[in-house]
Amino acid sequence: MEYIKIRQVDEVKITRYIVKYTMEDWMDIADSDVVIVGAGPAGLTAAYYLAKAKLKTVVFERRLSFGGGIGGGAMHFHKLVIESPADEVLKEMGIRLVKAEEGVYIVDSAEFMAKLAASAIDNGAKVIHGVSVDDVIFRENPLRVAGVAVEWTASQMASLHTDPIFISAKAVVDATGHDAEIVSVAARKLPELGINIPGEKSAYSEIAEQLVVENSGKVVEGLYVAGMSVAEVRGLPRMGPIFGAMVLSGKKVAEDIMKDLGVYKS
Ligand code: 48F
Repeated sequence: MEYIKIRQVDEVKITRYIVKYTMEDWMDIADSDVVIVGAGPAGLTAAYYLAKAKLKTVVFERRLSFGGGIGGGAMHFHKLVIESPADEVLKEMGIRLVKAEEGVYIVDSAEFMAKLAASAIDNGAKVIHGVSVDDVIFRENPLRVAGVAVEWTASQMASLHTDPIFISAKAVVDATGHDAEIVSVAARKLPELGINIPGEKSAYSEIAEQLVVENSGKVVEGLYVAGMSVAEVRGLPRMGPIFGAMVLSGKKVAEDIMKDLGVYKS
């Protein structure tokens, strides 16, 4: 049987296009304004507002998916609770909410993560999947976090001894969830930063949301914390599958960074 060629893209072109356009992106993000670690609700919300403010924003996500804990819903039930005023952020992104009672809304987890990610990307954030951040870069005078070290998640999973590459940034956001991986590595490897991590407390939903949002923001110069990492870093209670605080925490961190970088006046 003889095949008839009806398309122009052969294997060489496929390879060259993918390598060329991937490398163009990496050349660009090597010096970013903001690196966000984790594409969960807090990280993606922060990315949305930072990219909207025209800051060069990259999100590194260990997994090959968006949304962090959103996708698992509540014990795999596909609904999450959002308490006002976080509903305003979701409505701004076109995410549909069902009102359960005054100020309390229910959201579909698939719609939440899909539209949140699309909103961040549509506004200019770059999301890179399959990459883990395992360290920070630091500089002195003044002492500050100045970027991150990144590695393929696949290399880590295979326990391959591979050195990372580096991405510089004016601000790094730890949005890694309950383990606060980036603040933890900075605390361990740079004791001169004076970071003390008390660890997350057990659940107390009615107070936890407010506390997490209020305590989101700068940890040390150049390093910020958002989402459940805040509970770990500041010793606050968790709140379970109620997600308004994650969104408002991401928004707060974005506003703090915009103020610190001089692109936002409240
Ligand atoms: O865990 P995650 O959803 O964090 P969040 O935005 O939201 C927390 C809620 O999901 C939930 C909750 C709400 O009440 O309690 O747990 O604070 O998303 C964190 C993302 O970061 C990725 C991880 O795969 C997940 O998608 N991540 C974690 N560590 C790294 C990382 C790392 N070192 N490098 C890259 N990605």
